Amino acid sequence: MHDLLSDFEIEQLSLPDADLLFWRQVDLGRAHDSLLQELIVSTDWRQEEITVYGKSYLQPRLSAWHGDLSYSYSGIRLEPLPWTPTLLDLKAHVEALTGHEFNSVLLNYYRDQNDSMGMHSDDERELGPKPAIASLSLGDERTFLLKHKTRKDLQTVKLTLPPDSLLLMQGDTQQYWRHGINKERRPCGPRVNLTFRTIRT
Ligand SMILES: O=C(O)CCC(=O)C(=O)O
Ligand SMILES: [Mn+2]
Repeated sequence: MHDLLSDFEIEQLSLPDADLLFWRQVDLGRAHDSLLQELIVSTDWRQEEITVYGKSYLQPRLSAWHGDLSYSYSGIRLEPLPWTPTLLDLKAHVEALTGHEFNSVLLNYYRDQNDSMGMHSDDERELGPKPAIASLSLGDERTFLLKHKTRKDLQTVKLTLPPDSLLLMQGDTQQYWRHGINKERRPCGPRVNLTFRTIRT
């Protein structure tokens, strides 16, 4: 169902060279905590070893790649796990809200305040030009950082991502901005983030 209220709950974040839409609270048709627990318990989480500038690191978080096609980044190749009923249901909700279709999802599990994601752009060739990436957050809120790649006059933007929020990055966003999640000093509970993407062949 599409009602007027949900339109007012979308915020357009006005940043130069970016196209960002933010839903502070979406209705996924499920109780938040049981969904979070289900994803934590039943996902086949891995801690990937990535290679950056010739050095190997274990990623400071767990992840899982589901969908129709494999995905390569930072020297690793992820073979897809199959869609589950829960992930297909979440994909349908996210597609209805954003008006985009997706064929893959990367799940990230930040176990506590020490888990993080370095600053990066989702600009791999197989995502195509101007990719739409829909990022759904469950669990403890964390701060999402956005930094322009070349405009030194622009400060780092901080966006709090609460549980059940949805951030759509599209248009030029990946070309001009990096984003990431820092460790936190305060204790944090678990957070699961799902980034829905379309891999092009
Ligand atoms: O956890 C987040 O909010 C960011 C995830 C992200 O940037 C990614 O998976 O590429
Ligand atoms: Mn990203």
